[in-house]
Amino acid sequence: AGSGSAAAATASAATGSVAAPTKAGKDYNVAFIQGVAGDEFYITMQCGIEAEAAKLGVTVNTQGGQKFDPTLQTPILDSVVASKPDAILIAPTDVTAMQRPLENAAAAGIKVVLVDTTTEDPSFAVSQVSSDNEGGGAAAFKAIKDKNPNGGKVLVISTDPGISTVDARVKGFEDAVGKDSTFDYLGVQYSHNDPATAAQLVTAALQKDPDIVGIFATNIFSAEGSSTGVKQAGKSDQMTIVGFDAGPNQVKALKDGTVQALVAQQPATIGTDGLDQAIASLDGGTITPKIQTGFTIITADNVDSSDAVYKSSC
Ligand code: T6T
Repeated sequence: AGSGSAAAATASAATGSVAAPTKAGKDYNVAFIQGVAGDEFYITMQCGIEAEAAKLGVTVNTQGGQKFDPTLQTPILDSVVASKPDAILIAPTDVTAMQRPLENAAAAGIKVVLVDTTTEDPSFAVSQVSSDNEGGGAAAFKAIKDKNPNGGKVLVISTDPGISTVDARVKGFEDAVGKDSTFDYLGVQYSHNDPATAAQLVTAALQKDPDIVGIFATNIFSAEGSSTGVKQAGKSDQMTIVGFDAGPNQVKALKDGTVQALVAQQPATIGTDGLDQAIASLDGGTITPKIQTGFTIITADNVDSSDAVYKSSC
């Protein structure tokens, strides 16, 4: 499939409010498998899922691996499948590696809903709920350009290739920077979701190109490490860092002036919508196969009025 069909898929995603059940037919068992444990994006999603579960009258159990890694997520998924829940909400950690394990879950009669990330062929899933990640990547470029109207060198720090969300953010950014000849795009480097690695990559990049004006960091841990690297290089004054996500530390960095803009997702809504789809599917209700949630750009100008900050606990 080329980019045309991807655009068509995006266009067909529901973006407004979708039909949601008010009460489940019975107390279903639902498993939520996070991309990684301890990440405020997935914690906030868990909070949304748990609040919705209480409303609907169903039971949710949440688990996540210690790293964002399919070799850790697969055994978690397999043991969840063996426990025969009614539905699984999951953020797959790799488009290829999680394909077969998830097909097996669906083949076992479990309703699978993909939240946040997806796989290369998600046809086994009841529904998919995610942010407009490509749009968010384009918005991140615009935020860098707003601060650097004359252009300059820009770099992307991502996590790993093969993760649908961050790959889409990179694509959105690359498409936008490619259309603007005042910017010199230095490419994407991968931090494996480790802030220390992200900091090292940024330090090395600044040694090679001391005149970088902007960095787009595609998630919480990339942004955390990028701002550390820039600070250590003493380059905070010349640099625009735009990070995806709005965890408490990212918001603090924004207020401190080490990060200039955040692309805040709506993780609680992704979770709520995901659970609604799972229950609708179990009760024979109306299903929306693809739901796209929005994002907000937070800068110093609106940070105090923003309610988009992620939670560290529910
Ligand atoms: O950006 C989110 C999520 O959307 C992405 O798939 C992985 O990283 C986060 O969880 C933030 O750390």
